Amino acid sequence: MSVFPARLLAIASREEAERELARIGVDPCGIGMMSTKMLTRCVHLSKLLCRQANILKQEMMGLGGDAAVARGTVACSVDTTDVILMGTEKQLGRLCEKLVHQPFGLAGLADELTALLANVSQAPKRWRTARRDLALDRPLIMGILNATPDSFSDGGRFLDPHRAAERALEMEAEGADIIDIGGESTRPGAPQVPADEELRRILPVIEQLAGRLSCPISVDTWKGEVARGALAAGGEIINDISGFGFDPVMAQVAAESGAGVVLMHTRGTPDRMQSQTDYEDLLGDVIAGLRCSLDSAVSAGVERERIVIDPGIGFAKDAAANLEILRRLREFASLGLPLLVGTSRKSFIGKTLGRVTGERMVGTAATVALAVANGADILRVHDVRAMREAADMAYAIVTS
Ligand code: HH2
Repeated sequence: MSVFPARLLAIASREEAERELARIGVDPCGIGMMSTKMLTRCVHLSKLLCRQANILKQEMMGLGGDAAVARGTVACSVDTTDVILMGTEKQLGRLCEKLVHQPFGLAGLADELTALLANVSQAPKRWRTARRDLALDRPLIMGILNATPDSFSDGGRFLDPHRAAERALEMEAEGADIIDIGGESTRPGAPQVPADEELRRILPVIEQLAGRLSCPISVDTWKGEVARGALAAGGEIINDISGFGFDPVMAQVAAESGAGVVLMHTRGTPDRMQSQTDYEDLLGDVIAGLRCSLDSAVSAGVERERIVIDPGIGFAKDAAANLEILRRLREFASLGLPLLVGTSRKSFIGKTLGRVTGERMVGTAATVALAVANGADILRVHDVRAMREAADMAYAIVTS
């Protein structure tokens, strides 16, 4: 029998750190001082000058952490270097205090780092739509309703507005918090649909749901004109797979309407996106793309509290990239916004498990549970009843 039984602690949040410290009887003052030492963070910084990177390395080592830089940085024989800072939250917080007094623009980096540390330690608590605030105190389920003839999974089933409205009500009864209505398929290779045809498909459904559906309606479109029409008919959220990248008027429509907004990452239009799946740095590139979308939204006047981000599973990404994004989903907390994930029945699940579209529910449930465990706030799914349970179960474990 071991005399000093040692075991690992898995500490993922400030609350968990505080709980473990309290469990061994640390006094409250000590808990305040030590909980931030129990959370180790790695922070990636792009393209710093050697003189900036060398100061960071020196300061982090002085604080008991470290900073990795490219070979040649100390001798300044490279133009720029990426830097990975490694330290506890406490050490990184101290670094910010010290950088304020440093030259070469490092005071600006202190502001960015302070914001990043705040983003990763405090998750957003609500999402504001055109008509209400949605609490993010449990995972939200967004039920998919495609009023299209050609969607990859439910194409042709809900072209009839009456049938589509019945399915929306059924999804609400099964536990959906939002119904996402689309009139154009965005599956890889899908052809574009003119705005008037898209409106012709979705408006009768939204109109049929007026006064019958309690939860908010989201409109899955990248066209400003379609979003405007859908919002006027009662929609509250714009779900734009292009992250305001395809239609220059979309940001204005969002700002003027006060709609909730989902900014998704993609590259190229759906007819060509699967030829653009090469990334230099997958997570770095996707997060940088979302930052651009966020900047366009905020500069058009969309308030941050109305914005949700989405990595765009299956959009200009191959199967391996989709798996990597789901594994590293926590990194999206860098932006400090609620996170939506749409994996439902997608082809990377089929590829991983060897299953056709109609046989991907169990695979989808696994992605939903892991996405919730890795910080997803909203899950966009076809099988509402099953995914409500998968998400609630995963969330119960995460918050136990
Ligand atoms: N995926 C699809 C459509 N819209 N919106 C967001 N925010 N995130 C997604 O992952 C996402 C989305 C594609 O799925 P689906 O609607 O089922 O199929 P189709 O585009 O063929 O209609």
